[in-house]
Amino acid sequence: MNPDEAFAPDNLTYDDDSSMAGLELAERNALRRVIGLSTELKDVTEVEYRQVRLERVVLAGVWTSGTVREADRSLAELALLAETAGSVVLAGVSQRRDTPDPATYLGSGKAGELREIVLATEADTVICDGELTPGQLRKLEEIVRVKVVDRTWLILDIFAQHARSREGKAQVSLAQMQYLLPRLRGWGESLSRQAGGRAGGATGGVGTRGPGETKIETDRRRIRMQMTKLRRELKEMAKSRTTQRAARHRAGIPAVAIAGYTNSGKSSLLNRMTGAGVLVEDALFATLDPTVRKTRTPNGRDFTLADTVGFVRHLPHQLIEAFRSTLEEVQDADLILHIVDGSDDAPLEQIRAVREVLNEIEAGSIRELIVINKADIAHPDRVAELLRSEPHAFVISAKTGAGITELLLAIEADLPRLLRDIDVVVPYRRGDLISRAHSQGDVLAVKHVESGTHLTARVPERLATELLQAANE
Ligand SMILES: Nc1nc2c(ncn2[C@@H]2O[C@H](COP(=O)(O)OP(=O)(O)OP(=O)(O)O)[C@@H](O)[C@H]2O)c(=O)[nH]1
Ligand SMILES: [Mg+2]
Repeated sequence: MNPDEAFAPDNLTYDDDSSMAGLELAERNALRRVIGLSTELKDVTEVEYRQVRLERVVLAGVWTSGTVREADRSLAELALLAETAGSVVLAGVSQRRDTPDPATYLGSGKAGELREIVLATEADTVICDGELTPGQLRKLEEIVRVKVVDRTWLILDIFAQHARSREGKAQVSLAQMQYLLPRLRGWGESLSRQAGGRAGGATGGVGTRGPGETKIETDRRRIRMQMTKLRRELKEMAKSRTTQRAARHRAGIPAVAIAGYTNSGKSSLLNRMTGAGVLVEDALFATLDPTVRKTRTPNGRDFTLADTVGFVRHLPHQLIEAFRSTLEEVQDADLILHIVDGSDDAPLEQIRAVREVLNEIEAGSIRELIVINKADIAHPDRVAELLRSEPHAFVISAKTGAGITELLLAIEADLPRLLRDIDVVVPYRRGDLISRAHSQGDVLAVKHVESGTHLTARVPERLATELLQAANE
C-alpha cells in the first residue's frame, strides 16, 4: 500500500473551502442580535445551544490587583465579549476591593448603586467580570432584580452560538452542563419566583424543599446522565482525529499548531500559509473547530499546520476540560506558533494569558515561536517593546503577507528531525520513494546507477524502512 494513501492529507480538514467560510459568516451575522426574546431562564436543564439571550446589559467588575488601566481593559474586554454574544452594553461599573464580596460579589453599597444603574438604563441583565459562586449569583440577583450572569457563562454562551460541528456543539453542551450542575439550586430562582409570583420563602428555607427539592434532584440526575452520554460521544468523535494524528506521526510529518489569543489572526495565518479558506472574522472565538492542513517549507519539507480555538484571560476551565480533544492538536504539536496581535493595547498580557492556558493543557514545554501579527496596523513602538521582551519573535502580517517567508524558514529550522541516515539503491520503479525522501527528509546525494537510484539521505524512520525494503526486493 502506498503510505501516502493511508495518510490521505486531503481528508484532514474539517472545513471545506472559502465559499463555505463566506456562507458561515453570513449565517452568523444573520443570527446575531436576537432582541425581544425572553431572557427568563425557564428550565435550566435545557442546556441547548443558546440558552441565555443576553440583551441590554450592564457590566460589573471587581478589581483586586493591578493598575487602573488593567482594570479598565478587563472591563473593555468584557464589553467586547458581551457584544460578541449579541448584547447591547449600556454601562459598566468596577469596584476596587481586596477580594470580591463573598456574599454579593460587589460590596453591598455598590450593588445598590448597580440596581440604580439597571433601573436608569432599563437593562435586563448584569454581567459580572469573573466566575461567581452560585450564592453570589443568587444574592446579587436579589438586589439588582434582573438576571445576573458571569464572565464564564458569557464565554460559554458565545461558544454555544459559534459551535458549528457536531463535536463543537457537544463540547460546549458538556461545558455548560458542568457549569450549571452546581448552580441548579438558586440561579434564576429569585427571578422565577418573581415571575411566577410564588409567595415569600427565604432562600434555602421551607419553600425550597418538598416538590422543589425533588425537581432539582431530577434535574441533576438528568444533567449527569446527559453529561455521561456526551463524554462517551465526544470520545468517539475524537477518534478519527487521533487516528489521523498517529498516521501523520508515523509518516514522520511534523505537526505545527497555531495557538494564541482570540482574534489575533490564527485563522488568517493558516489561510495565508496554506490557502485553507477557513472563517476569518473580527470577532472573539470565531474558530472553535480545529482545521489541519498539510503544507511545506520553502525547501520542500512537509509539515501539518493546525488552527484551533483561541484563548482568553481566565478561559473557563469547563471549556478547557470539554475541549480537551480539540486542544490535543496543540498538545501533540512538535512546534507551537504563538500568535499575538501586535496592534492590541496589551499584547504582553495576552502572551501571559496564552501561556497560562498552554501550561494548563500541558503544552507549556513544547517549543514555541512567538509571532507578532498585524504588523501593518501595529504601532512601531509597541512592536519594538514586544521585541524587547520577546527578542526571538517574528513580525508578520497575515493580511499583507509581510514576514511570512522568514517565518516559514524559521519553522523549517525548528522542525524536529528524527531522521535516520540511509545509503541505498532503490529500483527505478519506486520513484515515489525518492520524491518522498525529498519532501520528508534531507537528500544528500542522488546517483543513477544501473540497478536504480543510489540515494544517500536522512529520512524519517518509516520512510527509511520502506526504502530498505524496496532496496532488498
Ligand atoms: N490589519 C490586519 N488585520 C488582520 C491581520 N490578521 C488578521 N487580521 C484581522 O483580524 C481579525 C481576526 O482574524 P482571525 O484570523 O479570524 O483571528 P483568529 O485568531 O483566528 O480569531 P478566533 O478564531 O476568533 O480566535 C479579522 O478581522 C482579520 O481580518 C493582519 O495581519 N493585519
Ligand atoms: Mg480563528
